[in-house]
Amino acid sequence: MSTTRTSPLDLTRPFPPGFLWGTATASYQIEGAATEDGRGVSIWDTFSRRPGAVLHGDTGDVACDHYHRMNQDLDLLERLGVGAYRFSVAWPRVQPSGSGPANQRGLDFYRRLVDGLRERNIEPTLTLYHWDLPQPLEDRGGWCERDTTDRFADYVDLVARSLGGDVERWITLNEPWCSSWLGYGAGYHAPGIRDIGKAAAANHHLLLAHGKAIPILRSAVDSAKVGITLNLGDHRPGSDHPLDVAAARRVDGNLNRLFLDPIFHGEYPQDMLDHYASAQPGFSVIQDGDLALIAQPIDFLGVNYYFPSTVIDESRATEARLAGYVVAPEDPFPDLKVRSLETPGRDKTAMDWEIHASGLTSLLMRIRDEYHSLPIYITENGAAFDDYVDPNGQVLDLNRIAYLQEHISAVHDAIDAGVNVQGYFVWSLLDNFEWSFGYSRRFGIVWVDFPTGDRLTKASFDWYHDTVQKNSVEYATSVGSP
Ligand code: GCO
Repeated sequence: MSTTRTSPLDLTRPFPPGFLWGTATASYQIEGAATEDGRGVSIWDTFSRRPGAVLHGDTGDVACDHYHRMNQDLDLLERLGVGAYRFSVAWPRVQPSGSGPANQRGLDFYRRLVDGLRERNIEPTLTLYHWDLPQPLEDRGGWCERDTTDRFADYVDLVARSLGGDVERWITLNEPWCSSWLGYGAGYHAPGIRDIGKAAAANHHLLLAHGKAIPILRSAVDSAKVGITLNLGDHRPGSDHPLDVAAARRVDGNLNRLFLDPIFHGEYPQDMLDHYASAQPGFSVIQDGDLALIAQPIDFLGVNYYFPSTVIDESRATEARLAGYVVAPEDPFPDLKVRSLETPGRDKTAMDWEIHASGLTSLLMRIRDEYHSLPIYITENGAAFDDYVDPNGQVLDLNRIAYLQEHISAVHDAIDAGVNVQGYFVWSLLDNFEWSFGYSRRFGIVWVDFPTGDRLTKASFDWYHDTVQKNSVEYATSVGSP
């Protein structure tokens, strides 16, 4: 079916029949019940207690209390009318110490969730790892240690054998870049380590864990569709100066190619291996056969997209400031030697992330051109804004509606250009624990009153409901030029 408009006055952009609309969450960000039913301690329980690590000292101990309010949240999903729900399983609920037999009460919780989704005709999309590593594994070196990949394989086997009959779509890892480079490199995320050599080793071990999970899922679940979710971005040079072009290439190497190249081409990018050659243990942890495991065929790629970036070489920061640009004071990755530039006049979200939807279109086209034509799901896209409940008891988050409309329209542009995008998931169903920002950043299409746990649907919830019903989006004029 053609997805193009029927007349110049018709601003409706229909999506192909069967396009999958969904919404996403993650275990630590919503569940709470941190010590219930045998759940073990995760690295985020530990990290969030470290003074200064998370804004206001917030933790996921209670979060959205989803563990106890699951039925209410399932009803919200049904009202929303989505065809799929992406959630993650907390490894420490299934294996409290990171190894050994399954904790049945932990698995039972996800069984109830999957059954509740099925009863409502909502397809479960299960992420196996959204950052909550069992603390006992971190105590033995976490993702810097090869042994963690075998522990992950055992965990995947337990989950797949328990839920496999009712879950078709499996995501091995969410954003391994964040787990490795933010967790072990910049120290902004759990476990809060600042060591580039460890970050590179974690990068490889996470991908190896993904590779080890693939055959396990395929043998445990007949119809398994297996994929991985990457946070990819469109990183452009601030000028055509060769130093800036090289700076953008380094950022692209670190954020995009260190993941896409091994998964789809079976090799790490040589420029990045050279760049990290002196970081220990770094990529010296690669062993024969690893890349063949990592590059096994998958069924889809999950893409999380939030914002693009413009970068220059750090040596040119003063010059750029003198020319009137706003240059970020520092880069969290000292080894990359880059600075980010603000784009004058561009709107931002409450995360201070620039809003630029066409970066999503160009990213999707690049994946198709340079890597593969597999189905792609946008497994996360959304925005934090300073929402509030108005005197009429409503949350009129018109800025979020505009953001979603522009980005869904950008996905439509990619489909029109021939990219095989098969679904879109809004981040997030609920306001939740936004990692080092705690509860201060609201991404939900449902407001959560954290002191009471009460839920209130926002205007964006109704807007997204209509979009899903119509399987189309109104043309967004503000998408802008690439
Ligand atoms: C991530 C995660 C989510 C975040 C969301 C907003 O990308 O960091 O997958 O857990 O909450 O992206 O930052």
